[in-house]
Amino acid sequence: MKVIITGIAGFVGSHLAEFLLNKKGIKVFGIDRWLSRLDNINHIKDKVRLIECDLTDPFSTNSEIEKIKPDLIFHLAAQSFVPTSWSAPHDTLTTNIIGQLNIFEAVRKLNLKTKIQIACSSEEYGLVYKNEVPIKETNPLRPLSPYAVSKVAQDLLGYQYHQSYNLFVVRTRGFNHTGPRRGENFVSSNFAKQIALIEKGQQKPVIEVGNLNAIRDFTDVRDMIKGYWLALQKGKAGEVYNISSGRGVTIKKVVQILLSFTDMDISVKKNANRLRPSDVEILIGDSSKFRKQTGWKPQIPLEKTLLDLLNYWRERV
Ligand code: A2R
Repeated sequence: MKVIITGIAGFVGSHLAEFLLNKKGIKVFGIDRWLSRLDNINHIKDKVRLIECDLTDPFSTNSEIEKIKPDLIFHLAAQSFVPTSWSAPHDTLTTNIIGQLNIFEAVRKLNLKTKIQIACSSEEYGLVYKNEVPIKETNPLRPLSPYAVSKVAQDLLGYQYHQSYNLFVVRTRGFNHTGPRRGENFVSSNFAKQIALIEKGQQKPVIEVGNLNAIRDFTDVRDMIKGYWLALQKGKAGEVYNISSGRGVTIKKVVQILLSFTDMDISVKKNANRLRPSDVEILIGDSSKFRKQTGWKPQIPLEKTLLDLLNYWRERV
């Protein structure tokens, strides 16, 4: 079976690649760009076929998909960082929406039977009222950032290409996920890196934080990618599924758990620059539809996820 992972060198792509390489009979192809950093996949680089392709280029996207004729595509490539989407809304919308459109068009025009998973996001729900939690797939989408709008467009494009052309697309709305290799701009990883820096004497014993009251639903990335795999094994074409732990924790709690792993005396300081123009206060997902359809359930406790993340940074700073 031939599988393409777009964004293979990213946080999620690297974990998915490891997972697939441990399965029998799967040939893993990974899409990256000529300037992509390959740190996350250095240890498996020789076991996968890397293909240079900027997904915003329809010609190279089409030609690479035509050469490979994949059975499965996990579409993870994206401008994935919400704050950057305010400073670079054009790039965010182009990369995320047009990149996906080019994949869909290639599969459609080439008449392939490829099954495609698209990484949509809980950010699509945006403004969520307390009485809507835990959030079901049927909740209205009220996106609060250009990133979230790009994910709504990817999501609906997935729906439309299934309805119009019968493309086998499964839309997964992943809630927050973290773990080793999470980009340092993301909240949990940023805190973990700061603690590792403090332990090495490279930062004063103060962690700078943004909004600590936001409530998020965290899943370990290694559980999330099993969900993506199951989405294409057992999910229904055209469907949308939340993937989430179903448990909300405040960002404050995340800081506390991370701090419990260190002997250092560290204080926590608010930094207004770390606040977003409009922030989603509460995101907790109801993933019962996905669990029922696929049998998925998260297995890694948040404490282990955060400890592994901290140890990842301890090895790097
Ligand atoms: O920016 P690069 O060259 O390092 O590669 C990133 C890749 N990517 C692209 N690949 C091909 N053509 C493009 N135009 C393009 N733009 C970006 O996507 C990077 O390797 C990958 C994204 O990795 P991360 O930023 O680490 O995202 P993460 O956390 O793995 O998220 C995976 C998916 C995304 O769709 C998120 O929006 C969603 O899960 O939450």
